[in-house]
Amino acid sequence: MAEKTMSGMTDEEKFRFDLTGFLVRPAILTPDETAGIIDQIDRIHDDPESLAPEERSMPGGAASLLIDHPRIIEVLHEIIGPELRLEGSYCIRREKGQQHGELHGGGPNQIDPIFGYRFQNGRIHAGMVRVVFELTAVGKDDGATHFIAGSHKANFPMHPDHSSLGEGERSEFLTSYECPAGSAVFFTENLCHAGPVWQRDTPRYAVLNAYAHLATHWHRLRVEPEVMRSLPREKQAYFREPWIADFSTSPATHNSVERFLNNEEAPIDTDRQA
Ligand SMILES: O=C(O)CCC(=O)C(=O)O
Ligand SMILES: [Fe+2]
Repeated sequence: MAEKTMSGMTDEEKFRFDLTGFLVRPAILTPDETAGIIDQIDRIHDDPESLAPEERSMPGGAASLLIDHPRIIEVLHEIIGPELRLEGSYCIRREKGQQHGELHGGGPNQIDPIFGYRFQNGRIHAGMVRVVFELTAVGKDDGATHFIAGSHKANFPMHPDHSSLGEGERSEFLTSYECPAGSAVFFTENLCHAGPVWQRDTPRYAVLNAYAHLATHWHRLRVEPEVMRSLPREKQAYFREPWIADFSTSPATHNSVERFLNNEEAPIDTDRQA
């Protein structure tokens, strides 16, 4: 009998993620790690020439440690599945008054293979999951990512009475989080969410990575070739081609991480960029 593997999430984390659609893991990065990535983001904005080409965009340079951070991957294995891809990665240095935008997502998309959120046979099957790495401490009213809790499982489309970020017009289900520097915030892309106006005098530094099941692909990959080439093979594995099995071989070939690591010829997705 196969050995029972330990779950990478506590029961409370699973309950919380299933109930609300998001989850915060506080302070999983060290102060040195967060400082290194903040410095990289500052240089990307102010002085890109001071960085090597492979550090000038995500997910290269200091931020590359986030790609396969064990405290992230153990959650993603639990809520997406054992075979993962990194769909896309971007960083922000959001100044006071800037925003990402209004509430979006949520509602009856459970059937959608890209975004859908399902629970069956005792486990979560989330579509795309966004991981926000908050690199500075965030307070509840700072204007970090906001969510309509539970909307990832809503059966009706988002109602206009619950779709505004306007003062005095906010849904009672609209919520956010506070967390120390170096925290990770996971949310299913089926959850209604927004990046509202940043309220604090000091900027919001964050890296936002989107993960998906190996077999699905929403974002066209836009990782710079220099960045991709610079990553160790273990991290490149998160950008392998989006397929599961090749039945032209006998036995069938599975597009596993192990195969990718053992086969130097196995292409990375960036090879197909044009
Ligand atoms: O900027 C934010 O807080 C949210 C970003 C967002 O909506 C997204 O990346 O899908
Ligand atoms: Fe979004």
